[in-house]
Amino acid sequence: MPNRRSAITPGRGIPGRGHPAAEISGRLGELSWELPHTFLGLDEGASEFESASAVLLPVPYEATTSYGGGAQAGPAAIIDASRYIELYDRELDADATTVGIHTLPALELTRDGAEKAMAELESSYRTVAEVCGDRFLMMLGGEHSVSAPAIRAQAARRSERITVLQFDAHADLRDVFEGSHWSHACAMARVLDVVDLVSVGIRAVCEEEVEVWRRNDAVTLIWADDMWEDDEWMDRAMEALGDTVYITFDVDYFDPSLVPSTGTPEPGGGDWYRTLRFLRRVFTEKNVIACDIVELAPTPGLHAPDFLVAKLAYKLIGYRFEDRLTDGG
Ligand SMILES: [Mn+2]
Repeated sequence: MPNRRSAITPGRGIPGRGHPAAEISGRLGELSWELPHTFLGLDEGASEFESASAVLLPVPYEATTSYGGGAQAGPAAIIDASRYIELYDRELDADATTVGIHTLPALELTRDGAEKAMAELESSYRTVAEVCGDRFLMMLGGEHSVSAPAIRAQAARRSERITVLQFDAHADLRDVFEGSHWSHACAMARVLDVVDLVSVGIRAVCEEEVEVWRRNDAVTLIWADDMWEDDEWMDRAMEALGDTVYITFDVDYFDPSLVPSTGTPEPGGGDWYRTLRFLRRVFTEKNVIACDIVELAPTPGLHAPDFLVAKLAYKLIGYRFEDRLTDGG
């Protein structure tokens, strides 16, 4: 495992020219500082906004979680864990940080009710997306309700219809949940008027959600138990996806043996390699414009889920820029 003293990982936290510590005093620059609190612990040179192709937006928002809380600590846990994962991606035979990855500060939303917070997020996200231009924007939640404003903002920016590819144990298609239209359990119901939806790994739904699926051609559900025997479901999902895709990744999609650190875990979820195989295919065949990863609720003393989710985030960036990374240019 690399740490701040690994001389073979330049650009990763060792204060050099341009680092504030080195600028204050040459002597300070020689000390062994902890890695910066950026995604992957990248220093200013490797993570500056101007040259970055990918941008992370932490949104540690949590208000409507049903059972276990803690998703507001998700973005910080992902970033913390990411500082210790290997930068070399063996599958791609490349260091994906060379595309440039910038980590924005966390967005603070109003606590004056979910409806106001979601309106504020949609407006703020639109601003971030405009400033980012064609950079790959990855939002880190927070609870799943944050996805709806981001998806609505992305849909409003495009002339073509986008498909949301949802990884999740739950369909999140309830119109209202516990009196709120803006609950995490309604996240996908809040975007159905503007996007098509392909949901993968679903295994906990109510009858109302099954009805929405049955009567709506724009909704494709891939049940978790259909994913177990073979990969036929991947073809069905690919066929249902349009060319322009937004990925929303609720980490409770994964089996709780891999990611128990989430508010409403469900048995029978996705595994690591099958999921990566599908994701790589999606990024190869479709134009993935943005994504989010939500619902990690870190468990004190149990850091494997934090590492898994941090690595997932890095894999998504690697797949998104695979063409560039493997061309050598
Ligand atoms: Mn879920």
